[in-house]
Amino acid sequence: MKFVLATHNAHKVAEFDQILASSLPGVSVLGYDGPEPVESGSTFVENAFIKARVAAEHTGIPSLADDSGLCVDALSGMPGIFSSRWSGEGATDSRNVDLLLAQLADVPDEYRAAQFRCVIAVAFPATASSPARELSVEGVWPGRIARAPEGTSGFGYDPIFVPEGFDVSAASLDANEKNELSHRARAIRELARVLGDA
Ligand code: ITT
Repeated sequence: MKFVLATHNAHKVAEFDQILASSLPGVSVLGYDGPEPVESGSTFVENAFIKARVAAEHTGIPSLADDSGLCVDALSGMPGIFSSRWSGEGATDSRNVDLLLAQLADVPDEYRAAQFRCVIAVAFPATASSPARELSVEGVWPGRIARAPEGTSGFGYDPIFVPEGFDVSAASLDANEKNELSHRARAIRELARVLGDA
């Protein structure tokens, strides 16, 4: 069975394909070059479904889309869906990180809990024998926000995210180790389980 992944990020296509195919023989994940909708939802779930539905309509093939971000308890779950543009117009990873650290400057260590979250939505188009169908899964990677950036691998908020059970940031982990533990890996494994049961 083939799925289209609604992203223009080739690295994500490879990660999804590798994890899904290893759990579900015969499943493969293809890239997508169709229209990119505006992510106008107010939750990860809404945004993931907006992307998956557009890809399914455009291709006629079952389509996957993910939406992810960092949720900080002391900021009531923000930056959340605004993670990539937290520092506003022209946001960059380092400006986002600096702003988040400034916002948490007075927050003591015991209140710095945070989670990376990833929702994957799946849209199955209607076929001759079955109506259109949708499902979603979520992966959560718990941790806390450090006081200063550390490490050089990864991207986004990795330099200030210390995963539960570690004393170093996600940007200090080996790429393979992060890809085993991450919110995205957890969501993809959950998807493999759900599709395997379907
Ligand atoms: P699409 O093109 O597939 O929509 P994107 O660039 O919008 O991907 P994501 O939805 O995966 O990126 O993530 C949104 C933001 O959340 C991303 O720009 C980072 O700031 C943050 N983020 C998500 N996953 C992360 C991770 O593994 N490590 C660090 N930051 C992450």
